[in-house]
Amino acid sequence: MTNGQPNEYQLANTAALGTEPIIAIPEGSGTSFNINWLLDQPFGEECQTPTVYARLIDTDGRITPEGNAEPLPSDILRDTITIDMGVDANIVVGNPFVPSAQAALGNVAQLQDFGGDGATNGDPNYTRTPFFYGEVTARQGECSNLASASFNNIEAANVSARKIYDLVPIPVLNPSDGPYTVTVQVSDSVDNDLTAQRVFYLDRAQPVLTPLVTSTVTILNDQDQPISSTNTARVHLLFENMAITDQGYGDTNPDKPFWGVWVANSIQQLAITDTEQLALLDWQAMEIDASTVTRSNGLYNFRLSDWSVFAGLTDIVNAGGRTQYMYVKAIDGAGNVSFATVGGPPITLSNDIKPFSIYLPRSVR
Ligand SMILES: [Ca+2]
Ligand SMILES: [Ca+2]
Repeated sequence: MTNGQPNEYQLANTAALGTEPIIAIPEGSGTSFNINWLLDQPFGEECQTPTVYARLIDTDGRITPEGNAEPLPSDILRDTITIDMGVDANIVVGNPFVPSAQAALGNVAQLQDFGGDGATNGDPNYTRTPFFYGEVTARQGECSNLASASFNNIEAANVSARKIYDLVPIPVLNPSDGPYTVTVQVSDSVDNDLTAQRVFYLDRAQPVLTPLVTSTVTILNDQDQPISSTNTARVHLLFENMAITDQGYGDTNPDKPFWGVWVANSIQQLAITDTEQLALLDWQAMEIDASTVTRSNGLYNFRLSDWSVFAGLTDIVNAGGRTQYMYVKAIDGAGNVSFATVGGPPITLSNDIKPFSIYLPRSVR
């Protein structure tokens, strides 16, 4: 809607509308006309919403008191357009046993573990099966939603606007352990394409934990004092002189050749060689924070904060006064667990231990 008779215009990519050329409106344009205008060049994969600013000018719009004609500009007009230049997405390729993949895949991943008895956690870049988890999630800058994704040309089956995922086989018959490169192709709904490569490792070699006379597990309270009884469910574990080696994950992480520990509470004392009874315990995969790891004479010292003496136990109502035991195995990044077990010291639960302070162990990445 204009007053007067505009016969010139000015366009800009900023609200300043300063030195941009003033251009004549083509003769006979009437009330509308088209202009080809170059926006500031967008960059990157995120959607952008540039604004175009315009001003119409009536060259003879105003007559001064002296009788001269002066240009009369309109208010600044603006319009915004969304430009989607690419696919803005996160790509994950690797461990089907980490919690995020487990939440998506559920039992599907377990079925591909071939009866394996590994941990449902680990390093996202490793897998212990000839399958890997592939996932593409839209980032905030993806305004057109995801349309499809493929991993090594295998189209992922689970497609939604913001997340595409699947369990994908390694495309090799009898694959050997080691690194694999996956080519990932993603399209958004306006036909932008993204091709990227990601590397993951197949590692089916169990870590080797060698129980030594000097290997010790110490239970600590919140003041980091060694304890043999506790009135809180939460304790900390200090591991010293642990002999752990690993092919695969360990080769690529020599300073910490284990991802974490597999820990189980038991209300019965078991021999660390009693694999049958040990297998019946409820084992929890706990990541060891690399900042707690030190190495001396090829042996590792490290700490697990926040272990619950009730984790994995169902018989907790009459726990007060009971003496319990804990058992530990090593886990590599792919969730392979050591055959050997190290036993922790007994711990007696005091009579006033609070069953309501039960909580799940916290796994910190
Ligand atoms: Ca896009
Ligand atoms: Ca390994």
